[in-house]
Amino acid sequence: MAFETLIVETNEGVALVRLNRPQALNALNSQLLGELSAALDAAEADPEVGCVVVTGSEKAFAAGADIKEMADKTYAEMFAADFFAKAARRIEQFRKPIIAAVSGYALGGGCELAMLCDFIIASDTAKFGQPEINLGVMPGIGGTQRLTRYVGKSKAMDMMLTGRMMDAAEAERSGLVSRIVAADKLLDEALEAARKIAAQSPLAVMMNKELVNTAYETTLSAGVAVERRLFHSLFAFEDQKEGMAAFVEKRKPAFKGR
Ligand code: CO8
Repeated sequence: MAFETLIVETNEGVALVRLNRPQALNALNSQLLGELSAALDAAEADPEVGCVVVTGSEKAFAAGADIKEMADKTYAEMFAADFFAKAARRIEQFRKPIIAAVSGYALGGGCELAMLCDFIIASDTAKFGQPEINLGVMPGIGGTQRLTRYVGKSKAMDMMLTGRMMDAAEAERSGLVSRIVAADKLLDEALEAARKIAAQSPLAVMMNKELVNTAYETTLSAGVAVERRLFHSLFAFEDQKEGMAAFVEKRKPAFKGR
């Protein structure tokens, strides 16, 4: 599938999606968000894809929603178009894991896009922020809610009300990113993590993802009850037999997704 604002390559079970609007620091416009949804549709449908990596350039993961496209919109146009929410829903409903590999700026909608992914690997040059306050607005793709859940109220308020950026070290310290790597190793590290995930049982991977997300939406006891039921259900799959037999026989498992 050919895109104008993305470059997509699939190798060894991993779909690598690069945001590609260098002239605008990968600002998210309607075309890019539409193409991202289409790329995810294709990755979801492709049995060869076990994991997706979303990345930008060395300078910018994405510097936010496209301000130039948005500036003159009316309330009616924003409400009717809904392309930000449509893309966000597509990512939220994507069942395979998505890793955000972030180098440089992840601001506004760019930070929100990274947070919509399942986890974030950051380069030591990464800068996160929700600077919408400087434009007289606020985050609109889940940032007020997700950043608060990631880093807690105090830091989320600080970030959103002052519009300041957080560097990679602060982002890791506060739980926004899972790990930091040198900028020139970012893609290798993210792809290695993605290949590891893609080699696992896709059924167990989907259930793990579903359950971690459940933790955000429900109480501890309800979440644990769902976990118990799904844990038992894993024993209906050949992959559970294969995984445990491989351990006992001291060999690598060959998961089949059934
Ligand atoms: N939108 C459009 N164009 C952008 C954006 C953006 N978000 N960010 C950068 N660009 C463009 C610049 O205009 C410039 O283009 P040109 O060369 O034609 O002037 C080019 O990218 C390079 O940018 P700079 O020259 O500014 O590069 P610097 O290295 O000097 O600065 C910064 C980099 C600090 C990242 C700076 O570009 C910046 O502050 N960008 C804006 C960051 C921002 O405010 N992001 C939030 C946007 S609002 C948002 O994301 C809301 C999301 C919710 C929407 C929900 C709707 C329902």
